[in-house]
Amino acid sequence: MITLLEKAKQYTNNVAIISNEKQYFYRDLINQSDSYAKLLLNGDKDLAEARVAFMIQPGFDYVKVQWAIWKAGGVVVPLCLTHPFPSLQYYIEDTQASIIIVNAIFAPLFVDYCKENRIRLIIVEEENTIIETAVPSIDLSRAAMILYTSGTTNKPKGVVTTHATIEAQIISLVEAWHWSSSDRTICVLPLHHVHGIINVVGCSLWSGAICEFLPSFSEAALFNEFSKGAINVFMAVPTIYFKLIAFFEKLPVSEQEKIKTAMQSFRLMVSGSAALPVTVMEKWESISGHRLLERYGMTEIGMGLSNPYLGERKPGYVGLPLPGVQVMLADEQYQAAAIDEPGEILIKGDTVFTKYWNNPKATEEAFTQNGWFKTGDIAVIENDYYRIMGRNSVDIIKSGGYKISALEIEEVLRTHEWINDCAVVGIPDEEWGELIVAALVSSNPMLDTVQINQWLRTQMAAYKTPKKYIILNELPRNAMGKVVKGDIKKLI
Ligand code: MCA
Ligand code: AMP
Repeated sequence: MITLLEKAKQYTNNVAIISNEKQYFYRDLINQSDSYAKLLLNGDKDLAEARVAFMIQPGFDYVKVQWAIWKAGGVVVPLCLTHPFPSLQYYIEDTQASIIIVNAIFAPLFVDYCKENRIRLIIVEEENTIIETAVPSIDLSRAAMILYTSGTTNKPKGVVTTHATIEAQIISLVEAWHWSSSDRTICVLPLHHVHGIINVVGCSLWSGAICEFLPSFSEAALFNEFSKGAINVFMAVPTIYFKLIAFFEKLPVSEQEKIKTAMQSFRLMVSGSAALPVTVMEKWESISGHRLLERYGMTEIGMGLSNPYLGERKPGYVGLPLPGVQVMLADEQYQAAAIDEPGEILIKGDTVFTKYWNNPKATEEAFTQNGWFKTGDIAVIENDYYRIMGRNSVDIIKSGGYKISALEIEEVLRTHEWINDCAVVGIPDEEWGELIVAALVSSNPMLDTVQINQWLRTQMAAYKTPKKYIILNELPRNAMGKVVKGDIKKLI
């Protein structure tokens, strides 16, 4: 029995979701996901962990489909709305998805592909015939979701979580951040990552609260919703707070006052997914009157550390272990680091993922012999609070809260006929956290990087493409022939 879906029965007459200016009750979510589960089952007893990929805009239909897949015994594979087809194809083929569900506007991308590959394509806006079937009983130990995350390998890896993992991730946050049925939040985050799916949507619906959706992030639309005075919980990445501050500063004073007043009724504002610059935290506090609660998480572990809801929220720190999460700092041999010394964050607990999809080698390498998950993030404890110092890989870049693999971009760049060699690095940036920059070595003296960038966008999401390029005669290398990315960063 999936507790999240069972709990919804306590709140049948509460509003669950507001999207496209319509409100939907918990009973709508329960009833409509039930019928949709039957549509997916198509007369079968159980989807038996078949992967169901879906590309649906944030809102009621997204959650209805997600719940329906779970009720029918499938594994949800949410797709990013801005990825070009080659990226989508990778996720579909890697998970061997047998059903794809999409909004009508995305359907043209999939029609021929699904026909050729005998994948069942369902378009959300179309009427479908439902075969009456009983929905299966789902054990919490079954796989529930696969989210893709970039790492130190060039292709993103699928992170598999079970219903029990998702439940543990939600329970930990609901307790730590005092979620209740009187809360109302607004989601502006993409729904193919933990931050949006678990922290915002999962926690609010678990609690019987209201989850409102904006189709995508927009400063004006968000402040407009804030001004109505009903929202009291908000979660975002540092780049969003940076953009909101920049937008706010340009508003007329009367508008600013209105927004400031409305924000007084919030009970919680959270920042995470990347380091929150202290300047952003301070500016936001002066505008909103709220000290952001910064927390630390990762696709593989959900949330691990958080500043306290009631205690002191320290700028520059990610706080203390969350309920149910064991945290340890380790040296290079994965032994406990000496007190006051930095170490790699290791995590254990029910909130940790099960495995990388179809990748036993990567799964084995991700854990120590004692079962601790190795995050690759380096931290130090100062007066009980954890402070993140960096990562143990230069090949992972965090831009606007998205984790991006430098190796993935380099791999694609190298396939271009004009590029002989390349190296991609992340450069510190107040707005994006890190700015993606590519150093190129080319045989073409007229190399046009605008054209290179346009071509790259047909291969991968635009947000992964470099914001700057530099052209070099050769890449700096050490005695072993390895590219020295630190030297490239210095050059930039
Ligand atoms: C958009 N652009 C970006 C990014 N996003 N460039 C670099 N990095 C980005 N993250 C570029 C677009 O390609 C486009 O470029 C231009 O910005 C405007 O695009 P638009 O889509 O309008 O941008 P936006 O709506 O302002 O998006 C910024 C954003 C977005 C809202 C900050 O990046 C975002 O939603 N980030 C959150 C990601 C997230 O949820 N991460 C959580 C994963 P051009 O104009 O050149 O075409 S981490 C996680 O889940 C763990 C567990 C955790 O700890 O939370
Ligand atoms: P992802 O794999 O997309 O889930 O990104 C997880 C990574 O985001 C972590 O391994 C950290 O490097 C980074 N991260 C998340 N929250 C924070 C934070 N508050 N401060 C610094 N880094 C963070």
